[in-house]
Amino acid sequence: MKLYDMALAPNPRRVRIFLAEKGIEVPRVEVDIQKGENLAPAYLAVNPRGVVPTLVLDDGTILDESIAICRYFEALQPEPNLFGRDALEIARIEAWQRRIEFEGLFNIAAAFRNSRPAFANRAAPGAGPPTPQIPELAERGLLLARGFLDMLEARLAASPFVAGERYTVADISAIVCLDFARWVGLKAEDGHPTLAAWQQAMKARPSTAA
Ligand SMILES: N[C@@H](CCC(=O)N[C@@H](CS)C(=O)NCC(=O)O)C(=O)O
Repeated sequence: MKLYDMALAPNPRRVRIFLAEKGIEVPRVEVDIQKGENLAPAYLAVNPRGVVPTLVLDDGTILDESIAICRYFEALQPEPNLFGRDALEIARIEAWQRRIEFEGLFNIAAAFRNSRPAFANRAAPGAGPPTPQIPELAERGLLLARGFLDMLEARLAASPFVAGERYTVADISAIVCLDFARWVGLKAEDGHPTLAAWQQAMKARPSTAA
């Protein structure tokens, strides 16, 4: 088994934190997106989508969505449970996961990729057609990402963890999202005291450094 990874990128980090929480070690190969290594023939031969993370199984099967990779390891090693134990908890975690991805990560990525010179003509990740940047999408992404942080602030004022009373994969997605938000200038400590305190609490978990 091999995990194609990038230390700085948010989605591979979700998998690393998840694996650290499970105590699972997988050999890793670093792919430098900034240098375009994910679009070079050697990596496209591994994953034609040109995105990371990608998990390659011993029989050559690939899995290339970060949460699908996490689900795979959850099924292989159910404890500690991170995706929920009963119908309601599983559904709640899934609902938060989707909100974090669609309202948080997606909008931060839009703000980031539509504004950085390094991503000129690469506004969408991976090996799709050249995608021009649209500055208005960066602006809109920032606006919606701010709204997402406000919503998460309110949620964490009402709940110790994102999906309820205990740490789950939704907290992994949320801490990665919050750290990613800094890349577009959105900091929890600016007007989101509960979120800032939660971020510090997450940082105290050794897995967060993965
Ligand atoms: N939904 C995918 C997203 C994968 C993705 O977009 N990964 C980014 C890094 S966070 C990437 O590979 N970017 C390649 C690029 O910028 O060309 C997942 O969760 O794994």
